[in-house]
Amino acid sequence: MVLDRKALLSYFIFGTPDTKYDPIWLLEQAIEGGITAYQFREKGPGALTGEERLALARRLRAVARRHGVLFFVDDDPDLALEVEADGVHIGQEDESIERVRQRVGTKLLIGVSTTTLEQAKRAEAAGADYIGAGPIFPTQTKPGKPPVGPEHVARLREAGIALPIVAIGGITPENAEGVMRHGADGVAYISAVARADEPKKAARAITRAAEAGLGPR
Ligand code: 3NM
Repeated sequence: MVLDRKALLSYFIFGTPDTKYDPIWLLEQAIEGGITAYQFREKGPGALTGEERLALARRLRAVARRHGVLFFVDDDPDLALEVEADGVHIGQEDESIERVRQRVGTKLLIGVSTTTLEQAKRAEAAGADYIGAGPIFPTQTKPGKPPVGPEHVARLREAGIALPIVAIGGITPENAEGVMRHGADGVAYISAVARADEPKKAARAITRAAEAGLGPR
């Protein structure tokens, strides 16, 4: 599948531990708010496993398909293949990009989390379809790494990274436009929408902010 980088503009991620809301309702609300991509990331305390996890992935996949929203699975190429996702997202600790590509061929897009320029270069050389870059700002959702700041995205561009870049970590409606202006193709976020009082409104605000920061390319 060929990736249209515009489809990464507003990339919502969540699993059941990230939210008090019903997951199907939450994804539908976010889609009504204008998100362009979704990642199923069923991780952390209380995460579903086995058949329950598979069943939820299938239901969310169907919602995304119905609305033409890209559907990614975090960290699990087998599940991604099983539910016919558009892609799989892997981290630095997960299987190597080359091995995942061997397994999924051209059936799935591959996204890779990166924090440094070196990781970004490696992901590009290994045939990733896009990279996540972060954490841009401090985040409670995936603690442990110091934030790299939005300037990091500009540095990746200046260093010649041509792959689509999705900025992640502490993204909000207030800071999304500025991050995009540093050269990102999209913003990815969990809490800004999964923990919002009004998820649809929050998704709309973050998507509009991302659009506003999308310069000419
Ligand atoms: N990956 P929130 S930061 C899942 O830096 C994830 O690669 C990151 O959650 C990275 O929008 C992060 O709530 C958490 O900050 C994003």
